[in-house]
Amino acid sequence: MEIRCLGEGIGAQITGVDVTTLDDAGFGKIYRAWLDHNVVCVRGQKLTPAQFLAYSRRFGRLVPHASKTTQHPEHPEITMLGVNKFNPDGTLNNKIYRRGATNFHTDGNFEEEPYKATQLHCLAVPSRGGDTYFASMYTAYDLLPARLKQTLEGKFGVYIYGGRRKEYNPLLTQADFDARKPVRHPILGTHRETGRRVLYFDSVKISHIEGMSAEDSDALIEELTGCMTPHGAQYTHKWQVGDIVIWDNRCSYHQAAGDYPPEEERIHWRVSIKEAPASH
Ligand SMILES: O=C(O)CCC(=O)C(=O)O
Ligand SMILES: [Fe+2]
Repeated sequence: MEIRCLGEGIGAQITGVDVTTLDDAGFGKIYRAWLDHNVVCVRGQKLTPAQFLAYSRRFGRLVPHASKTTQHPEHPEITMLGVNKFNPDGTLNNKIYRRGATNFHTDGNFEEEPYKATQLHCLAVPSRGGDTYFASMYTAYDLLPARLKQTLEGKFGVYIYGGRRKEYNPLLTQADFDARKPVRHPILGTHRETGRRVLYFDSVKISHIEGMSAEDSDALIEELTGCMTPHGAQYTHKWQVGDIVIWDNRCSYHQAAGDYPPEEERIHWRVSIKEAPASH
């Protein structure tokens, strides 16, 4: 197994493994590399859905994503990315084509217990474009001006699927969208496994910052949006068929480029991973 750093302080690539036959020691190395680099790509895998699910379960508990409309027909834990991107009238469905491309974000913060990780297995790549961008929440925290750190200490962000504009998102059924309740998370967080501090924030799904006027909350959200992609802590992933990429939603932001030729295929299987329940 070879582990190589890819980005600037974020992102690593692993080659020379077959994840279907990996023993515990081998998996431990991947897990360690993932904690150290926030985002890890294992190259050159060819998996069935069952094999992808079995490997993904080694990282934690798989949960079906809130978007039932994009579920894999036989495996509810798998979300299909890039499938059915044309409407019946032939127009492009931007909610599918540009999923994850609105801005940098972290997945699952609209849940009480956000996703620990998201993992994608790449099945088809376009001839150009379609990259995924990553940035480190650790560095975002480290580079926050002291004034902002002071303002944010003890403050909670309130998140909801429709974000600040409460805009309906057709990836959810209307009933599921209406049933969602806002949840709150500390903006200055601490990673449970590494103990490092993070700027935990998401301009797409945040509704407001608790305990502030609407104007002050909006102004702070704008300012924090500018702090999410610090220089020196970014990585751009260029996909190859067979890649498995896992990112840590507790310490990294990501964004899809959303720029590939729409008539071409860009397809991934995706799983949402939570902490495993405590074992007894
Ligand atoms: O398709 C991508 O590059 C990432 C999309 C995204 O944001 C996600 O799957 O959470
Ligand atoms: Fe995402």
